[in-house]
Amino acid sequence: MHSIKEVSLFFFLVLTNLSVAQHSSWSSSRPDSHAPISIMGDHYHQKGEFMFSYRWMSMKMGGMQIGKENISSESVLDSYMATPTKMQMNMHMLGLMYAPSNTVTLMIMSSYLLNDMGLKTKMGMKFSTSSGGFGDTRISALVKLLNKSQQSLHAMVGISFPTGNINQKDDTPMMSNAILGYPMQLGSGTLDPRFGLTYLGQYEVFSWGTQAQYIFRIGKNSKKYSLGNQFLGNIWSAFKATQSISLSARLSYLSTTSIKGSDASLNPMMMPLLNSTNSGRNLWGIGLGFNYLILNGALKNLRLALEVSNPLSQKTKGIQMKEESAITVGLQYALNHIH
Ligand SMILES: [Cu+2]
Repeated sequence: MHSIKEVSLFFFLVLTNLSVAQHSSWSSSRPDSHAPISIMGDHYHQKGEFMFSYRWMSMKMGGMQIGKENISSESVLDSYMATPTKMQMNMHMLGLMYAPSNTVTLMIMSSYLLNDMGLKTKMGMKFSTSSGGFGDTRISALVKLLNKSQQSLHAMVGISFPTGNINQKDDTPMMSNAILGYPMQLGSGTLDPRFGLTYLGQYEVFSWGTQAQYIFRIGKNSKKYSLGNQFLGNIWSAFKATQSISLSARLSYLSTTSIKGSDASLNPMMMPLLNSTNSGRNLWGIGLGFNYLILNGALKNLRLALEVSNPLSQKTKGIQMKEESAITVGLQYALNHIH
């Protein structure tokens, strides 16, 4: 027989565990419940919730490198007719999330891209090319696997549809209406499955998260090439400064394999970015940002966020432009938010 003492201890433990369990599931109502704004698919929703998001991402590239070594325009021009000197990429992204159940959140994202590249010929003549239009369209499902003890784990399964044009053209001194190089095209041209896992944790004033994703390309596109597969890893931590503001730091690793095949209409001897062997890179980066969550009033549940990032180290396969700083600004608005 159990003594009164043992029985009461048992009930005491059950009750304290229950009360801890009630308050200790991972909270979606903190500024740092959302990852730094450059991360996608970092959170899921409760049944019936909708969320609209808009992001603007701007990235600069400049200078050339081979492997980990910087090289001058002049040395690139020893073996090519022209070389890029800088590039500016602007991406506008619209997203919609909807949770048909507490386990599954569906997400659709489309983008609009604007690319500008500055180049220089062997003769020293400067020129520029630009491309722009809709990018690829991504549909994903986020599946909750665990949410307890202020920790959350979810899987991502998605596919990207090739809605981005891969026949962008512009005038160059060598040729009018020339097909632009691989980095100036707007999509992959292939169906791209994507798998990911996101693990999140919260403490009183700190939170952390980590996400790994892998992107495959199915077959080759209409131009007989496929972009490289990508592994993307992120780990971040955020400090909840107030109920509505959090500050974040993020470390990222992106590994992209080389392009397979090539677009036969591009002359690989002309410039490095027309040669598919000059593709693929490994890049470590760091990002600093903040999230702002509006807690009351007419704009309740509106989130604003900003993040700036910079490469820490990068290694290219062949001769490629170097990535420089990037900035992401975003706005997220949840409807039917339960908390
Ligand atoms: Cu959302």
